[in-house]
Amino acid sequence: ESGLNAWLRYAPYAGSVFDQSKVPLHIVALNTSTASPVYVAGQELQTGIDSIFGQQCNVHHSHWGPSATIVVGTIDEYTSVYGELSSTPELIEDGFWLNTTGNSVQILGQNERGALYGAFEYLSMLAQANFTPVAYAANPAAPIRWTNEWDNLDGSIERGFAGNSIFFANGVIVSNLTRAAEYARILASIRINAVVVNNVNANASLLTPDNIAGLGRIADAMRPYGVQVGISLFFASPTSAVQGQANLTTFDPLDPGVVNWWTNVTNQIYAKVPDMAGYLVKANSEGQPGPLTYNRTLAEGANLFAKALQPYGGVVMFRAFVYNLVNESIWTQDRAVEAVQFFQPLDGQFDENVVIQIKYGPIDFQVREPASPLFANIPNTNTAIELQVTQEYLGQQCHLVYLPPLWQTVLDFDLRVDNKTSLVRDVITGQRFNRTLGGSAGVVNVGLNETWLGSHLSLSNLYAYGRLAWNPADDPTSMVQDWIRLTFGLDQSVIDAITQMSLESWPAYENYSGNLGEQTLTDILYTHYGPNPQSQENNGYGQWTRSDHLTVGMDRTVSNGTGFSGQYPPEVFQMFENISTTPDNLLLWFHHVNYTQMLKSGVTVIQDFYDQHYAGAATAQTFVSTWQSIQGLIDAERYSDQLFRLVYQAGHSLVWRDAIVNFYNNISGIPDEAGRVGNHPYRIEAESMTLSGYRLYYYAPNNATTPFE
Ligand code: BDP
Repeated sequence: ESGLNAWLRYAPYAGSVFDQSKVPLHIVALNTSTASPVYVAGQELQTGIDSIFGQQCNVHHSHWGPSATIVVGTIDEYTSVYGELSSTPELIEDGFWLNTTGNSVQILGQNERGALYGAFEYLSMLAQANFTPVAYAANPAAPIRWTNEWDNLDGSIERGFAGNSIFFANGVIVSNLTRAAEYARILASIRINAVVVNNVNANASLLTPDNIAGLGRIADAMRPYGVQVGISLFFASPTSAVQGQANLTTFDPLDPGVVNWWTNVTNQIYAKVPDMAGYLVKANSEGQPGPLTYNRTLAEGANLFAKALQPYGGVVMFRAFVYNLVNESIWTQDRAVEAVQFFQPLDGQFDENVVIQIKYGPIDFQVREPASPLFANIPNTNTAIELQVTQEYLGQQCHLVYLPPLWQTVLDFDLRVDNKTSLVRDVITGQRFNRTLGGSAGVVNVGLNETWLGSHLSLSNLYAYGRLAWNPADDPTSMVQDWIRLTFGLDQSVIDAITQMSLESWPAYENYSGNLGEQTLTDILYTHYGPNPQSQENNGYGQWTRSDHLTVGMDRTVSNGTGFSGQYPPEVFQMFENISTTPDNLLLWFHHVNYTQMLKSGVTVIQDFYDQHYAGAATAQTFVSTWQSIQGLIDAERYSDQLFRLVYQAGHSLVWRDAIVNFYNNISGIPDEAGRVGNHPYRIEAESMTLSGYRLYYYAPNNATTPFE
């Protein structure tokens, strides 16, 4: 049990409740092309049923008799072979109909991909020993259900924690794409329909003819699973001397030569990848070039690609992560306000096949952020939410942090546009503002490690991401429980233990890493790992806690601060503008207060810092014993791999706790009422230790003139 099969293990069924004679003996997959998702669905059903029930089914690709059969295909394929259905289910693109109530099981997709999704749904039920007869149609809430992989062409992965790329090495696409196909299988089972394979900090050399051919091979590997390929673009590619392409002197999006250049490259890509999903563009963001370089608008930049993609039905995902802290005083600037400032004036100027991809919060994947106000400010533009499955700021897969409860705070947030219900999830699906395109992008960053993400438990986040992309109102508890049954089996104590740990994990991480809306008090300068509250002060990234010896928090009010709260519609603005109506968990996100400010919970800010950091770390200690309680109930390999991580997390949560409480204790001088802070009887200072098994050497970091020991 290395984890390679993720939740598609199809573990043998051990129960006796089910009448095994009812397991179908024949599968009819109504497509003969081995590259078709319907064909793959037939194979998957055969493998799954064999593995779960020990029943070897025959797979047919044309009409087969009426009984003990599973029929999988598109609605059209089905009706042409078996005749009209008694009633036609209401299906939209990628939707499916699943009916297990008759003599034969019907799994019928609106398209091939939908049929495969239906097959995975049926297998998921069987693998969870759910034999209840069902008949229903399932449709996606939104068409964009993508992952983003921040893979570099050299094989490294930005913010990836599970080894090197499954797609790239040494500047080219790898020859063995087995893992890419396996990844597509996993993604199809959670109804993800496209993968952007390279880093948003993109490299122009992806566009050499050889690499374009390589993209064709990736697409061929993933297509049988209904997963399309998309790519990230480097905006200045026309001037990058890409081998095999023209080299221009400008990348101005309105220059006819540049328009030609991108049209030509796009045509070359579609010649190799006829179903390419589209482009992802990070422009004028964190040093990346973009249209602003030529005084063109971000809309003009996005539409450049939209026009090239339009004939092929491709989509431009244009990122809203644009901020530019130059020219502002370090005390007035707030990067949180910038996305609305850049994009709101452009509402209505983006082409129909452009989608603005917006991180869930206005800063950057922090442990708690308010919903990005941009979702409320561009009603005439398509939008998608960007979530992060890879735990960049949230423990980098060394900590268990089950993320859907965090995502839900944003997806379920009511922005009250025009004083009407305006849930973020209804904005991104297009429902609230009547848009046809929209959805979700999840930054996943899987790697060659057989666990895919670096630790077994972190896969619940990928599983739930797919479920939420399909239905953003899905429930975090039922998602994790389905995932546990599929991943670790049906034992109730296993389900209870992992459910409890998962649901406690995000609140615990928030408590020991930065509560009250302080953001994750991590090292902000590069690693984004481990505590470093000092680095949150006056850094060039504009993420600050603004703490001094009396006060803490960032004033983002209109009356006194950066004005960020004013970017929300009136009812939400009023709530965040006033300390008395701002929820405690976002207090320091919106307000600069005394450490002695009283919270709604009745304790002071500083005491709450202390209390919650102790409480969060205490919860993390229990994960170890909870996990130990299921020893023997799951396989030894995954048990011990995960135990190692949880023991580490328990220790590291103490490091977090002590670093943060000591920092605020030192700066404020206010003692902990419970007398815990600074009192660490078990602690051994590094200076008191002697080295064994290490040797001393000297180096000179940052050009220091004298070497350090
Ligand atoms: C930040 C990451 C950086 C990404 C950037 C982005 O630290 O590696 O390039 O976001 O999303 O969180 O573009």
